[in-house]
Amino acid sequence: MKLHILALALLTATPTMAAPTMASAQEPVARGHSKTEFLKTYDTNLDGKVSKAEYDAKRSQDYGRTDADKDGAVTEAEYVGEYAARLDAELAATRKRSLDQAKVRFGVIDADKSGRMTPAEYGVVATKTFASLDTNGDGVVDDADTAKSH
Ligand SMILES: [Ca+2]
Ligand SMILES: [Ca+2]
Ligand SMILES: [Ca+2]
Repeated sequence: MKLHILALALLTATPTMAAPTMASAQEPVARGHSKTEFLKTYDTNLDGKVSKAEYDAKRSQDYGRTDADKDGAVTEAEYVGEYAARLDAELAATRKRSLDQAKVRFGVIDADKSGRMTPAEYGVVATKTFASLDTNGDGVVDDADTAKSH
């Protein structure tokens, strides 16, 4: 369950997590093909438009960077390696964000800020979570309840 949520978080990761400089000869790691993303990636002079020349220049620059040994061609190792480096950076950023969120959650659950989450503090959250999902209050969370999330 938690893994599914993490996978979903990774799949739907916001475009802002990737710095513009991370664009490459390949498709962006976590970005779609929307025009907005296209503009963000290729509008290098920031005039709100991407000319073919501007696009080509950026693609050429990205290709040059992906050609790590500068021999004029991109090997599979260079292509995959460049992608792996960006992917690692994005996964590291996602991991850090998730861990930061976990710290925030702990701070909220640890109501008396003792640095120790007691069973009672943990129980308060469990009670709230169940209640928010059991929308008809019958003590069972099932299809009859309308909450999609809590
Ligand atoms: Ca090369
Ligand atoms: Ca505590
Ligand atoms: Ca119910």
